[in-house]
Amino acid sequence: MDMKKFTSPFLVKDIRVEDKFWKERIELARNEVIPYQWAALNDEIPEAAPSFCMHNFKAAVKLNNEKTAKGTAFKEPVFTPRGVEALPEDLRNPDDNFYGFVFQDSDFYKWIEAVGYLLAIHPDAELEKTADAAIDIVCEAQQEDGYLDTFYILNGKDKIFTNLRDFHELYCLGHLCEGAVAYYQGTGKRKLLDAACKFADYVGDYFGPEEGKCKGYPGHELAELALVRLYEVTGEEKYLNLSKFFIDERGKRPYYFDKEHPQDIKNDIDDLRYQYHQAHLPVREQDEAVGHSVRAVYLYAGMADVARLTNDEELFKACEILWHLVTDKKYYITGGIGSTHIGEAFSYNYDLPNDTAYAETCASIGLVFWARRMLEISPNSKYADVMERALYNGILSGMDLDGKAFFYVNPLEVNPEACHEDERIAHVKSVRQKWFGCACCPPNLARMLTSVGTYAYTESENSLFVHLYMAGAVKMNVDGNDINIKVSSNFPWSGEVKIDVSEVNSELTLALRIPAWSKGYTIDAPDAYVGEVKDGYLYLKGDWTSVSNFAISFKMETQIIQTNPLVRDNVGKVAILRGPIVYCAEEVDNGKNLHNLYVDITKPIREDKTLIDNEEVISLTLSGYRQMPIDGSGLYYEVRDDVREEVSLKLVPYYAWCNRGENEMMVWLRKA
Ligand code: FUB
Ligand code: ZN
Repeated sequence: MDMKKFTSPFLVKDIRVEDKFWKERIELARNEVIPYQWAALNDEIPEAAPSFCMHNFKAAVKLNNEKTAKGTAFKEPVFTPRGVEALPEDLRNPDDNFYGFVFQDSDFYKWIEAVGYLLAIHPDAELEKTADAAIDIVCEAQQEDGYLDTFYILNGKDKIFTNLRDFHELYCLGHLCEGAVAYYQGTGKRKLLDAACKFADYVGDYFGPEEGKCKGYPGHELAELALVRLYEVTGEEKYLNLSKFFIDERGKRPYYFDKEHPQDIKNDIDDLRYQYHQAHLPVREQDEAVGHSVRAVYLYAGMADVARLTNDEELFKACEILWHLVTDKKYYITGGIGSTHIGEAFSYNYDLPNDTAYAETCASIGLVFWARRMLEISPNSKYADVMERALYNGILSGMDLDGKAFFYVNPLEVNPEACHEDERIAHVKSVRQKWFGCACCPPNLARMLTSVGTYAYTESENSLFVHLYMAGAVKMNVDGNDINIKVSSNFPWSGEVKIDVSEVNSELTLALRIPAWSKGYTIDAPDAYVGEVKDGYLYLKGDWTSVSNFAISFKMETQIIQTNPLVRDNVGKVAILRGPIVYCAEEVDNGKNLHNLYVDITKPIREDKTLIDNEEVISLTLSGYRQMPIDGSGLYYEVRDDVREEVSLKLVPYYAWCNRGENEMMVWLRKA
């Protein structure tokens, strides 16, 4: 397979999102999320967990300007239940200290990435001024030699790169590269991009296959995919090579992290401690998706990038194997991954508990990154189906409809009483939070929303692949001609799609995804254009001179889904979906004790338009019953007929749950 024939992903500026569903969210990001997050990064949100992110950059600038001796004697951060955190214990001289998590810089980089995407589609002089001023601070914090990580700048540069396993320097490099590329592409301004290249060069001088260079690799993956982005924008192969080096070095023996942490070596065959970092085996030999789920999918996305750009079929094969290991065995129906809060990790196959799930917002975002990269190599609708599921469900559930509060973990069943009383579920918040000390998810969501259009399409030679039916337009160049393709739809509520090809006038193949949820489709296009269906895509080909638009309609009906019985938690239960949307029951519509509700799947399902916090959604009403307690029978009693109350169950989209106050929620419902 020639993987190189697939071009780089579309840029945000090449795609117009006119889709009501997504456009409103992009506007929300512009008007609410981005300003709110800027305030959070500057510790200006009353009662929210402090960030210290911009504080740290400013403290590093101060240190650079004063050229004080500080920063030469390393000060260990403290391990807290939330991870490696430098707590503000020394407030006597607060301006000089590093506070927060070791990767706090990355929150700014994700924010600036989102700003870059926004500015690409919507000029905003005020926002650009704020961003430029922030970039000035970050660049002033950068050391003359190119090094840029405020944790080590403030705590002691004598220890840089000595704890790759835990301290995230290469993760911060990754986010810096991603933010810098997006800001450059959005504004044409190079300052942050130059800073990213300078830091990447510093890292490239230190790490690499050449003799004498360090053979380490990131403890938290991301640099792999980010260096590829740097390569794609600068054309500098050294960044691609560095990414490939990090990927191929992972898992080699002797284990690199053992050199850093000899005290943690237990015995020669104990590779468990490496699973957390996906470093237990070389990536090409991995036969199970293990460890920290965000790290894993960021790695897999980087592997796919390198496979595409170096035409490495073996590496792509490894990605494909891992894709199935995740999506066939360790994947929630909401697009969530990571079943356990212990290590924020994957657990064993088919272990998909609903109430203790971790399903971190970032992990679903990483899954989408990976899916699009797989599509860039191999357009197969299995990737796009997962991408769509995660985008419309497990990612969006991470944010309130007003854009001001966030979930970090996204379980499929929540009982607020348990969240308050049960330490085993302490990681589950029953309402979205204003901010987090470890705030990886909110800015990740911001960058995802503002670039969402780039997930709708990929291109290869003279073909455009339409993966998501997002209303809007895409601009591409075929044989030197600029062409525009416009899409109209009311996804995710209707399966009717219109495609306008009036500005094509070139030999072009359009490959349209047939979603797995669709129970059939009809197409209204000239026969001469309509070709085969391959790997879940309907191929249309022609010069588009005799047609200016056509329609395709996917049958979007409610679906009743059950799980492979190997998943213990879902036996006897069903989930209800409609198109890409996963539904759930909430207490506010159905009363307390949702686990007493049974749904009768033989009865018709009614669809209604409902408002949730001013957002119009389709709600579903199903028939069923509630199992009632039997008076005086105590905790246990000999089996007898249930006392039942007939009820109508109202279901709403999972992404919109918890926008009407704290309450119970359940996706998997008992089947009558
Ligand atoms: O370690 C950086 C980020 O913080 C991870 O991706 C998240 O899981 C959270 O632990
Ligand atoms: Zn996160």
